[in-house]
Amino acid sequence: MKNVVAVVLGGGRGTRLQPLTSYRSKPAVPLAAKYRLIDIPISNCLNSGLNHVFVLTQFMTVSLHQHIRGTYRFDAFGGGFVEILAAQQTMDADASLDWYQGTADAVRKNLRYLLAQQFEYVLILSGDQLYRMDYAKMLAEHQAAGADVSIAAIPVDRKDASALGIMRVDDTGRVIGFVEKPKTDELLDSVRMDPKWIDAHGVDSKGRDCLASMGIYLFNRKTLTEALEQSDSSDFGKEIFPRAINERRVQVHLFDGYWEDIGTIKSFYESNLAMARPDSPFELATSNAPIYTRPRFLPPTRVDGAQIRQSLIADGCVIEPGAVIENSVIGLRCRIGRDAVIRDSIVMGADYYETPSDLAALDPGTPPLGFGAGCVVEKAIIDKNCRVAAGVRVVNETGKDELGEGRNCVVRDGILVVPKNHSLAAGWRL
Ligand code: ADQ
Ligand code: ADP
Repeated sequence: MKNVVAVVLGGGRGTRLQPLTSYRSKPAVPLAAKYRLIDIPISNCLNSGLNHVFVLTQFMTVSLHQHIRGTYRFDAFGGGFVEILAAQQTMDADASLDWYQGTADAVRKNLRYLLAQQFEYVLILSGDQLYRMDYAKMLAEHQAAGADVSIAAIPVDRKDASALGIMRVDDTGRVIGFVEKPKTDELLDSVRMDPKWIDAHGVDSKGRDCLASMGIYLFNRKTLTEALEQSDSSDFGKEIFPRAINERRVQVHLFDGYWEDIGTIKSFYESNLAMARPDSPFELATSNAPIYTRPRFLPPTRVDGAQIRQSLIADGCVIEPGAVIENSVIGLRCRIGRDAVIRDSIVMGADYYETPSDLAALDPGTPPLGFGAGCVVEKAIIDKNCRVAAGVRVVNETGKDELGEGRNCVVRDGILVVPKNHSLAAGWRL
C-alpha cells in the first residue's frame, strides 16, 4: 500500500444533506454520536495500511481542519499524511466559478498535488458512505488481473439499481458494460448479471442480479492521468467509465458486506439509528478495524434515573431524572433535562458547555443549550449547539415537508431538521 495514494471526494455543491452542510463541509458532518463522516474512509485507509490521504472538499470549515489536524497525526518515519484540498478558499461571490464541476473535475484540478510524489496507484473514495473495506485486497486483485482500473461492486436488487452505476462483467471479471443510474428496464437489462456468476465468485448474491459500483475506484497512475487529461469530462460515473470500458482493462472487485450511501438526510438518519440497534449492521465496537476519531478529554456521561433504550450516547452528556431516550443517537456534551423525551432522533450535542455566567448572561427568552425539562423530540435531527426550551414539542405531527419554512427548522423526507445554533423558544410548536 506504500505505492497508493487515496483521494476522498468530500462532496460537491450538492444540497442533499442540507441543512447539515450549510455551515460546514460534508466530511465534517457528525456521525454516530462522536465521529464525523470523514472518519469512515480515513479509518478504512489506515486499517488497510494506507496512510497517504487527500480529502477534496468544496470549502474549508474550521471544524474539518481542526478535526483532521487533531486526529490524523503521523510520525516523521512513517511518512503518512491526511491533507485537505479545498476548491473554494474564500467566500467571495466569484469563487463559485472555481468550484469543482463533478468528481472527475475535482480530481483533475488537484492532479498535480496527488501525483507530486511517485505513487503508482490512486484510490478514489466517496466521503459519504458507511462500510468497512480492506483496500489491500482490492489492490492485490487489481494487480493479479493486470487491470488499468478496478471498481468495487456490490450486488443489489433491481429496485435499488436506478440510483447507482450498474456494471456487466465477463467471466474474468472484466467490466464490459457500465450504465450510470439506469432509468429504464431496457437499460438495466443491458447490464444485468447472472446471480450464479456472483455466487461462484465468493459473494452470496441472494438472487440479486445487478452489480452496483460503490464509487470506489483504483486507478493506475498513468491511466488516471490519461483519462483526465484527454477529456474534459466532469464525472467518473456519468462520463469516464462508460467510455473507459472500451479502451481500458476495467476490472470489478466484488465486495460482500454492509455498505450504505449516507449522502441524503433520509439515509443519514436511517444509518445513524441503525447503529444504535443491538443487531446493528455496522458494528462500531470491534478491535480489528477501529473507526478513529478525535481524542477528546470529556467527562463520562452522567445519567440519573433516565430510561434509555437502544441508543448511542456520546461522552460528556448530562441526562436528568425521568428523561426517556429511545432509538436515538445522542452527541457530545448533550444536556437533557428532567422528563424530556427523545425518540427516533439524532441530536448532535454541543461544541462547548455553558458556564453559570454564560447562563446568567443569556437574553430573556433564550433557552440554555440542550433540551429543557419536559420537551419532546421525535423523528428529528437536531444539529449542534441548539437550544430547545422546556416543554417544547419538536414533533412533525403532519409529516409534511413544507411546514418547516421560517420556523427555525426544515422537514426533509418527513424528518424534522433543526440547523446548528438554532433556538426553539418556549411555546415553539410544529
Ligand atoms: P453518486 O454518489 O450519485 O454516484 P456523485 O454525486 O458524483 O455520485 O458523488 C460521488 C462522491 O463524490 C460523493 O461522496 C460526493 O459527495 C462526492 N462529490 C460529488 N461531487 C463532488 C465534487 N464536485 N467535488 C468533490 N466531491 C464531490 C456515484 C457513482 C455511481 C455509484 C455511486 C455509489 O457515480 O456509479 O454507484 O457513486 O454511491
Ligand atoms: P461543527 O462543524 O461540528 O459544527 P465548528 O466548525 O463550528 O463545528 O467548530 C466548532 C469548534 O468550536 C469546536 O471544535 C469547539 O471546540 C469550538 N468551541 C469551543 N468553545 C466554543 C464556544 N464557546 N462556542 C462555539 N464554539 C466553541
